[in-house]
Amino acid sequence: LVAAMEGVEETYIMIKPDGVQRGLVGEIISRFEKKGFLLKGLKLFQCPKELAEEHYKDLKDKSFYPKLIGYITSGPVVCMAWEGVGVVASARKLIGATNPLQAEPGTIRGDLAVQTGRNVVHGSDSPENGHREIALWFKESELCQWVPAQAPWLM
Ligand code: RTP
Repeated sequence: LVAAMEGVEETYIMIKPDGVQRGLVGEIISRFEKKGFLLKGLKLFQCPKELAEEHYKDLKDKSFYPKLIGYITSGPVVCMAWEGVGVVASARKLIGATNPLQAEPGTIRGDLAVQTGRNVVHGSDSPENGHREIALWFKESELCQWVPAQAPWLM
């Protein structure tokens, strides 16, 4: 039902190691749940270096790339797949600007972070990357195709 609706997208959201270390997992998941998006996959995961490099391959020429790979592999992350109408752009709004000092209050980074290099959460930047990243971080068997029994907020 939901998957057949027009404009339904999926996005890969990841709580980075600083978010896990700081005990912000519940707070961050809660923001996406309250908004009304649908959780399709969720796991705590220690990311191997090769996977971090594949995920961030578009940034490999950036000066901060080695630090970024070290950061993402420094401890467990929480991997999530979320579905909904317009979820890719909406999740980026909920997350806020890359530099937390420029992120609006009310956003995850605006409320919970200070440094670009410790900005607590990742969100896919396009529907294509949403598909790519979910396929990269999850096995098919780890994703649940389900519809909540009562979901008028999704209609
Ligand atoms: P993300 O992929 O994590 O959602 O972040 P984004 O699209 O907002 O930002 P992007 O430019 O794709 O950068 C990816 C992540 O790299 C780290 N970064 N560090 N100057 C720096 O030290 C720097 N710039 C970026 C951040 O963790 C950023 O989220």
